[in-house]
Amino acid sequence: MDYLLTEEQKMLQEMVSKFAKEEIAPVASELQEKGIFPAEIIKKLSELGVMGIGYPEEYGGAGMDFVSYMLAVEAISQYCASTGVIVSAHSSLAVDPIFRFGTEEQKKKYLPDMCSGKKIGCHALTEPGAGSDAGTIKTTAKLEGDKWVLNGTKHFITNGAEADIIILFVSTEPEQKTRGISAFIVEKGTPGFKVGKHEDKLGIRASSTTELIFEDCAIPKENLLGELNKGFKVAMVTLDGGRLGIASQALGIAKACIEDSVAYSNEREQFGQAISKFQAIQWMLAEMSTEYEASWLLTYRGSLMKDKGMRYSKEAAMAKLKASETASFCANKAIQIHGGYGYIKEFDAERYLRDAKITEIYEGTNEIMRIVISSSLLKG
Ligand code: COS
Repeated sequence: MDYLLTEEQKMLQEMVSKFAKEEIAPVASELQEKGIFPAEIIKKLSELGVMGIGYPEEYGGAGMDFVSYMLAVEAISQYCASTGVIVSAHSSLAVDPIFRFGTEEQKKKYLPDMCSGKKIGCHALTEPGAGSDAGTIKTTAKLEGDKWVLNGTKHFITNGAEADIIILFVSTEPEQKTRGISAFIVEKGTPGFKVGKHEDKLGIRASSTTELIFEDCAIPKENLLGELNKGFKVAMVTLDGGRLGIASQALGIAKACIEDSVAYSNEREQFGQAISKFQAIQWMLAEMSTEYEASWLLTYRGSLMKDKGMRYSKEAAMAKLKASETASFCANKAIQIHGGYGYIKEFDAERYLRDAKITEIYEGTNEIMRIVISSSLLKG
C-alpha cells in the first residue's frame, strides 16, 4: 500500500522501522518480561523527533502529519507494542489536547518540552468506578482563591509513573454529569499529587499503568484546559485520535505476527517439507494478510480524515475495532502456525497475543466502539 504514501511519509516509515528493528527488537522481550520502562529507547526516539511527529515546528514538533505518526506507531509496535503505546499515549492523549484546546500561553509553555520528549505526558480520565461510562467520574476540582484544588483517584493510567504532565479530567459540576466535566493540566511534583499502585499486567508490560492520587492538590487557575465544564468533549475528541493510535499499535502487532509466521513456516519442516507448502498454513497466512490490509486501510482513512480536519469519530472507532480484532486474530494464528513453539517464550508469538488483547480494551472497549459506530448510523 506504499503507493498511498508520500515520499516524506515513506522515508519516515523506513527510518523508524530501521531504528525499531535494530535498537528495540533485541531488547523487547527482556523489557516486557521484567516490566522495565524503555527510558533509553524513548530518549533516542525523542532525538529522532518521534515524540512530536504530528505537531508544528513552532511548538517543537517535527511538522509532519498524522499519517506519518500512524506509520511510526505501527513501525515501533511491530517490534515492541509497549513502546508503541508509550509513544501513542504521550502524543495522542497528552500533546494533542494541549495543541487543540490549549491557550497560546499553554501551548508555548508545555508543547516544546513534550514534543521533544523531554517531558512525557499522560491522560487521566478513567477511575475505579468510571471506565466505559466516563461521564460518571468522581474526582473533583474546587476553585479556592486563584487555585483549583483537586481531590480523587484515577486508575489504569498509561505512562502514569513517568508522566511529567498530566491531562486530568474532573467533575466541576457533578449534577451536570458529562456537561459538568473540566480538563486541567497538572505538573508532576505539585504537592498533593502522587503516583499510587502499579498494575501487574498480562501484556505491554514495559509500559507503566498506575493509579494517580490527588489529595488537596492545588494547581494554578490558568491550568484549566479548554472551557470550564466542556472537558467531556476535550476527552472524547482526544480519544478519537487516541483510537487511531491504538489501531496503529494493533497493526504493528499484526504485521509482526505475519512476518514471523511467514519466516517460521518457510523454515520449519514436517513430513519432509517446509510447512508453508501445506494449504492449511497458506490459508492462515492469506487470512492474516487480508485482515491486516483491511485494518491498515481503515486506519489510514481515519488518519487522512484527521489530517484534513474532518470529523472522524466513527472512522476511528471502526479502525480500532477492526485493527484490534485483527491483532488478536493474527496472534492466535501465529501461535497455531508455530505449534508448540508458539506457546513458549523462546519465540515472540505468545507475547504478541498478550500484547494484542489490550488493544480490544483500552481507549474505549470494542463494545464502546460498536456503540460509537452504530449511533452515528442511527443519527442518520
Ligand atoms: N467528539 C465530540 N463530541 C463528542 C464525542 C466525540 N467523539 N463523543 C461524544 N461527544 C459529545 C456529545 O455530542 C455530547 O455533547 P452535548 O453534551 O453537547 O450533547 C456529549 O459529548 C456527551 O455525549 P454522550 O451523550 O454520547 O455521552 P455518554 O455519556 O452517553 O457517553 C460514550 C458516550 C459511551 C461514547 C463515551 O462515554 C465513551 O467514549 N466511553 C468510553 C470511554 C473511554 O474510551 N475510556 C477509556 C479511557 S482512556 S484508556
